[in-house]
Amino acid sequence: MTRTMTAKAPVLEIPDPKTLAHEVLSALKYRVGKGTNVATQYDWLTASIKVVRDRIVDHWMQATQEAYAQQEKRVYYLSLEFLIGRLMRDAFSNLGLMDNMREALKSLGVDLDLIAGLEPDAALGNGGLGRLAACFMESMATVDIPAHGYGIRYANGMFRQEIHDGWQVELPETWLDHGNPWEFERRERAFEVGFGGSVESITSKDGRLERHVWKPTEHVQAVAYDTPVVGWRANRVNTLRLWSGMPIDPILLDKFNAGDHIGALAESNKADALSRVLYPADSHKAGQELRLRQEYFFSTASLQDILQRHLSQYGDLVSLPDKAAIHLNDTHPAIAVPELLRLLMDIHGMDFDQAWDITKRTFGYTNHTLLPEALESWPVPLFERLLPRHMQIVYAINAQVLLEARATNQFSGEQISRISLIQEAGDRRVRMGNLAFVGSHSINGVSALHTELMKETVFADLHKLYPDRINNKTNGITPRRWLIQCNPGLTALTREAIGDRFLDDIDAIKGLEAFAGDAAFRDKFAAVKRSNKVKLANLVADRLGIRVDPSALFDIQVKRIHEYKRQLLNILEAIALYDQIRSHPELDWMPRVKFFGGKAAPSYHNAKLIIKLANDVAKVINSDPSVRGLLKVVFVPNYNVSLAEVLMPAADLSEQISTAGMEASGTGNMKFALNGALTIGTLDGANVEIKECVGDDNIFIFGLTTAEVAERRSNGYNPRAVIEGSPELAQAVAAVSSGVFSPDQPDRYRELIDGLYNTDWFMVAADFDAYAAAQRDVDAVWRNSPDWYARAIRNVARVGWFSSDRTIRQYAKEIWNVPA
Ligand code: 26W
Repeated sequence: MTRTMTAKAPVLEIPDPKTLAHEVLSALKYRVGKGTNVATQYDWLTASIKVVRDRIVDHWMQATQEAYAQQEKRVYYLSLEFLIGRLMRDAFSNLGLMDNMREALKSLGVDLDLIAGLEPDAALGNGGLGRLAACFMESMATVDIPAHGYGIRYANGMFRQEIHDGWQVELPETWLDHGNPWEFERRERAFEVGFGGSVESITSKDGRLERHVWKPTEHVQAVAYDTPVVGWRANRVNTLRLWSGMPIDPILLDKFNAGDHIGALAESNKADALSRVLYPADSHKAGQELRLRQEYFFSTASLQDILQRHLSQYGDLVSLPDKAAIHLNDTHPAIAVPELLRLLMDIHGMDFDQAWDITKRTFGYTNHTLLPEALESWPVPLFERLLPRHMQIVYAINAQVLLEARATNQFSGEQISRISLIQEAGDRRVRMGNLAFVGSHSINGVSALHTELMKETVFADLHKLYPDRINNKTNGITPRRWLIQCNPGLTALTREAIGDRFLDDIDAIKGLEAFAGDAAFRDKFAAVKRSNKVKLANLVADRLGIRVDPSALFDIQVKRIHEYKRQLLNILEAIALYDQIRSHPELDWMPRVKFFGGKAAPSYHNAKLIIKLANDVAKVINSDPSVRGLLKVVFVPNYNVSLAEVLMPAADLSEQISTAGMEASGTGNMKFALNGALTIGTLDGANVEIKECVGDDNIFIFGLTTAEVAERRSNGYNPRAVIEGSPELAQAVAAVSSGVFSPDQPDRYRELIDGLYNTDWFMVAADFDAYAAAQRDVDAVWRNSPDWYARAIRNVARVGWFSSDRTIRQYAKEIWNVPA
């Protein structure tokens, strides 16, 4: 039984606009310290946030006290990333204040949309994993699970991307410049974090080893900053607690007095560095020492906080697994496994067996990628120098696990070496994936396909040893942000058609299905889509000076730039289409705009080259009169959560074209479908399940399957022969390599082209013809407009299952053992 959301909802008082206007004025005066005559738009924003935050606080305290009084089990979600974006609209909408707040502000001469646009994006994440954590936080509050998110309060979040002459340029994101009106600083909630030093063994009089004491040489503190997370209709308010690094002594007085003014600040700078920047690496190597320090910093602070809360409520730690579920969002917090063991043994006096049992029953771990270069491992010497006690504990865990494995008599020496927490080949490294796996009772993948591949590839041996641990939890997205808030037009139309139930229970959106065949409804649906496209067209005109026609098909690929996501396939198809339009001007081409957006990891050379190519191709195609506006290519800079909120509702076609077997799930695919775009995609990640939900006729699937990709790779795949066998592809590739798009530097794309001819690991050539054919199928359906919108409506009606409320309820029941 799932609890219905409205059943337990506290009475939501919705103040009238006059009351709200009064509150805003008072906040402006007493919280911001400004009068209406001098207030800037920013001041109005701050005042409005303070008003809504005050209202949240009552619900927040109620929820916290209830969890305490009822002795409810709490969920702790440890994540190095929370890509929450802007919060004000979210809060207005979830508290039911949007309309009255708009009116209140209007009465004060303030435009809600204008000030909402000034709120900086909290970009504390790279991409899918970070955004998933944000959706999960909102869903946990909505389905009424007492939960805390734990992460780092990065002073500089994800970099801001500018495009200079077609190239990506990274600029620091300074989201805290105007302060952060959402957060509560908790100076008193600070924990010490150590690094380095040595381990002492304490022995009893009779010579028995009693315990270990880690004596670190470096010390900093982690200070808590809390942000309230409001669920739908303020059902519950949970806490996102982010740690900031601070020195224990802000200034070393001895050094200062001795005249060493710089040395006096050394500690301060080191502490500061821990929460200075988010590593902008997404599925790409981030092997620096500072990264491991960040991982340990936030893991230990969170665990100390959790243990302190548990002890003060329950008095002992034996009951920890019954009252706390700690979740590891990928391996980034995997160091929490030996850290919990250390705290239980060295500080709280437990023996290894008991501590190990508690640890495994407390942790769960989600894997988000199978890409070998994204699997974290740390060199043993670095690990040992920074965290000597943890190194000992890792060896102790390893001994335990390898003994268990040997005892089964099922494993060869080679298999045992793959189960080991220590990689012995080459330089010795600690494997964080194996550590997270053995320290957790549940290990989940994020789509059905991905979970099966986990069992067959990276975790095959561990799965054989612990066959009950791996399970699937297909990702989801919050329909509050990704429908109700970002697409008010479609929300209003849906309410008009099927009533309000879908607002509380997204499954009810199924009701729209009945309207797919209703011509009048389809027209209204098309009108909503069109107005969302006009909004995007205006944004593109303002920011880039490019004019696009809202009646063209809007074809959008937005996500991190990565070779496996195959933006290159999309660009090559654009070039091929460009050739076709010019050589067959007599044909009835359907106007199309191809939008691209996404950031490349700063150190990822090929990804940056792909951005430049998209921009070069756009420049040539957009300015060629023989195209007659039938095709435009637009690279939208600085793709982030706020931009996604404009792009998703405006899309007709969603590009989900990764090489099969490589995208763990994808979540953009879900956002597009819920906003009425049709998907063109491969059988990869959650696309497989989206296809099952929307039906074969309402999605364009093409290309090799995972098994076929593996088969081609192992049977001497020859991309050169494939390219030469496809006239369209050959022509497109030749255009790039001959410098048609880079006349100033004809060999600019040599590496990309050589890669295609010689290796093509990502099967761009192998899938090209199938992709181009699928695109012509898209054109054919688009030409028949009623048919297109019927399919689009069916997409909206059939993807309610991809709500993160559903995902979270599955985690609650099958991993965390908490009611939801
Ligand atoms: C080495 C540093 C590193 C490694 C991996 C940083 C970040 C990662 C993440 C695992 C990358 C990521 O965001 N993965 C995405 O997770 C989404 C949520 O589950 C999935 O939908 C995407 O398919 C997956 O790529």
